[in-house]
Amino acid sequence: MTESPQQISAEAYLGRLADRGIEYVFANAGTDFAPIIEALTRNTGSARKFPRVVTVPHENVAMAMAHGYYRVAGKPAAVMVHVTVGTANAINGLMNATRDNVPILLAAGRTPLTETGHIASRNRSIHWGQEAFDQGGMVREFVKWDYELRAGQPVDAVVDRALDIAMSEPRGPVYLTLPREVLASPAIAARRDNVRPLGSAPPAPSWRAIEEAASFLAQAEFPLIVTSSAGRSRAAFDELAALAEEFALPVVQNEARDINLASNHPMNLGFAAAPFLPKADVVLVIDSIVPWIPRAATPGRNAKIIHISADPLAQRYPFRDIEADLLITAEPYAALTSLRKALRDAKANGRAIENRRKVVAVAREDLEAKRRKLLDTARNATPIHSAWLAACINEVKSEDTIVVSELGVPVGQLDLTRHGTFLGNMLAGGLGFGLGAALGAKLAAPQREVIVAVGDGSYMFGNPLPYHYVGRAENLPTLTVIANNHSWHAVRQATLDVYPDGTAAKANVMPLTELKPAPDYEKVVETCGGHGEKVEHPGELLPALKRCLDAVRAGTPALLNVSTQGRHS
Ligand SMILES: Cc1ncc(C[n+]2csc(CCOP(=O)(O)OP(=O)(O)O)c2C)c(N)n1
Repeated sequence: MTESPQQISAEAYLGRLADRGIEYVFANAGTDFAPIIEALTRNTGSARKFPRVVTVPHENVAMAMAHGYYRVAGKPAAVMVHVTVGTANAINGLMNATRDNVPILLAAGRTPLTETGHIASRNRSIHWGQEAFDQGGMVREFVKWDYELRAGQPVDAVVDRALDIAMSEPRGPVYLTLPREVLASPAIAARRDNVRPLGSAPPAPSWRAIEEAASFLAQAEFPLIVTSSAGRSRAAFDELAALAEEFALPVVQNEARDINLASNHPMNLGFAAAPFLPKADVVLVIDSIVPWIPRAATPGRNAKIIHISADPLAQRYPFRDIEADLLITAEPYAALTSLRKALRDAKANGRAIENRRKVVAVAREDLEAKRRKLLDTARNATPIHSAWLAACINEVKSEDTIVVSELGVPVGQLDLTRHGTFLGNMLAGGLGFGLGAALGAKLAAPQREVIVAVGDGSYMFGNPLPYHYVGRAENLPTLTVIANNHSWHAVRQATLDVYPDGTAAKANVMPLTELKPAPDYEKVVETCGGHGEKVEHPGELLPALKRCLDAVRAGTPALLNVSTQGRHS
């Protein structure tokens, strides 16, 4: 939209975000926000549409909210933070977003650059202390693009460029700095005021390469699809299910970041690739940065390995030597539809397909039997076993419930049948994702239930008070389940992995792994008007979960503090 001459750039900024479909700005403000706050109040009652600005009292929560929101809404949110220091607090979430290909427009104020001469010139000592030589340099390695809005530039063009780059494949966050004087100066009108869909259309996969992949797969005896997030879009989720079913291609969701194939799909072989890799003669890796850990298991030497992704070389990852014979650049839906067509053309051996259907059915029955056996022992264990926690969550949740997990509940034990019902396994491992992501998910789909399962460590990393505060202030009731093993079990396990017979393994108390005495986590939610409970015995778990979910259904955020064993992934 063309700006009227009276508008300041801050108004143009917010207006352009709305023009491009941005509904929310998760914001943590400071002195740099004066023009933004002025713009918001000037706009009250006007016809000019602005995004809703949500006050989020910690930047890591704001980033996680934008992350969870995108993963459920399929469109980006903006985050705005206070200069260098706010950026510093946002970086952990930024790393998670970049490694999860999540587009976010992260904007930060820039401390006033002038000492005198402008209404927005420096008037606090921090305005010297918060200046950086290269503010964008703080985040450059973890964004696709960073830029500073300059005097004399149309904000619209800069916003457009930021959003279009973030939303083009491979997607990811971008960073924009907004100096206070520029935000407070009259807006410069854009040359054109057209609004187009966000981002560029992705390229079609090479048909020749798809045919080659199809010929490998058509000749295979035991092909295996390995993916972490091929099912991110609904279309790709459906297409993967159809392809796997038609050609009896088993699927393993290694390090699943999304749910990519329904738990009850006949080709679903669970969440661990290692047991099936040695047997596979063709491995099709779709959207998985770490399809296997080479130190633990790799496909056989003669296996043909195909990688399909918008960025199959994972170019922003410094070292990665995962086996590959064929690399295809494509967004999963386009690749999967082309592959289905090419496989039909390749006239795959029907008998091999039907044989495989039987082999996979047996392997699935084996996995199910193991799961049932585990549950038989787990259901009565004290402290509570993660398999029992998962079983109880399965019991209370609906098919449409969104489960966010951050070291909370093992995805392999969950019943997940629908697209978009799981968020987890951050590849950057920046703890503090789960709580904010749950708020963002709820904001994107207010009619759906959101259950966020977190370790006790992850709960503390998630900034619980800002989380519960926003949950109440924005009316976003979620159910938080803390898998409380009173420790940083992952750190303990890492020590045992490296030094299985070391002195730390034999120590009565392993340093730097315990979180004792544990706080009464269930009371934290109560300080923000929520319902909190604690359970220690397995028999109490299901009724407590039901009570908590009833509270959530009535609009009250709830938290269940569950005393659990170590952790079983
Ligand atoms: C920001 C950040 N700091 C530290 C770590 C290292 N770290 C990985 S797992 C973990 C423990 C998490 O504890 P909890 O959520 O209780 O899960 P548990 O390991 O006990 O199952 C820590 C500290 C990290 N991944 N991210």
